[in-house]
Amino acid sequence: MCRGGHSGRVGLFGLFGSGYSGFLQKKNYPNPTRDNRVPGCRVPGYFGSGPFTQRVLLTLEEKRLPYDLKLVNLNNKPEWFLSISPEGKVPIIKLGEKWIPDSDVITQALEEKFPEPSLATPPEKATVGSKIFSTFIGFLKSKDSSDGTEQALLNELTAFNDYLQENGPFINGELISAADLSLAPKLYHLEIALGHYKKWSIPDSLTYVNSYMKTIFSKDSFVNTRAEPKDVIEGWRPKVEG
Ligand SMILES: N[C@@H](CCC(=O)N[C@@H](CS)C(=O)NCC(=O)O)C(=O)O
Repeated sequence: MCRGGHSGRVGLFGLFGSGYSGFLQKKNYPNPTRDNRVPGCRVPGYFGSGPFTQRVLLTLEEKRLPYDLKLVNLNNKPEWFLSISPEGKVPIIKLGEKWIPDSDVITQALEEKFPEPSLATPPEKATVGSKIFSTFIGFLKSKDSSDGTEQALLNELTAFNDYLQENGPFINGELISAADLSLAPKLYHLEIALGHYKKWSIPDSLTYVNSYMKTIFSKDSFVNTRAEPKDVIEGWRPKVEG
């Protein structure tokens, strides 16, 4: 069982729920960006980190902030968790004395409190690719192959491909920013879930999207915070079968 504690140096105490498990497997993989406990988000046999939690973890990693991570069983939420997160949602983080829920608010707060290195995305670019996740879920849940959900997703991915061709390699150009850290975990879930449940993959012709994913998925920060593919698959099962 993992218990949170003060991380010391930057006074950051983070607590995230990330999966369906009461037990946490600690991983001792080497990671130069963290100086305290590194639990990872992997709990064999259970749903690992969701994309919103990974987004926050990526932000902490890219800003090289030490943190403690605690996983919460979302199927059986403990009292202490509900007392700090009345909506019962993860991720939630403690910054200073304050508990902050919601990945949008958390990443904004981290940017304000720890501005270097900057991950700020200019407001006009912040929504690039933002419809990919909802169209992915529409297609994943679809039981009718002619209902247009696959095409809707393809349209969004194609628009994103065109955007990257003009403006890439990242959403804000040369440097990775908050918008990428929000989108990449969603693309990771998309790739794994559609590959598994629909035998579907992003067309090779969308070369800019494919290389965008390859670049971000191979970053240390991503590798160290991603969920196991089998946990991603199990996590989406209720949506597919529901
Ligand atoms: N808008 C929120 C969404 C968070 C969210 O939906 N979290 C899900 C897991 S991916 C959750 O905690 N679900 C538990 C529940 O609703 O009972 C964010 O960006 O943080």
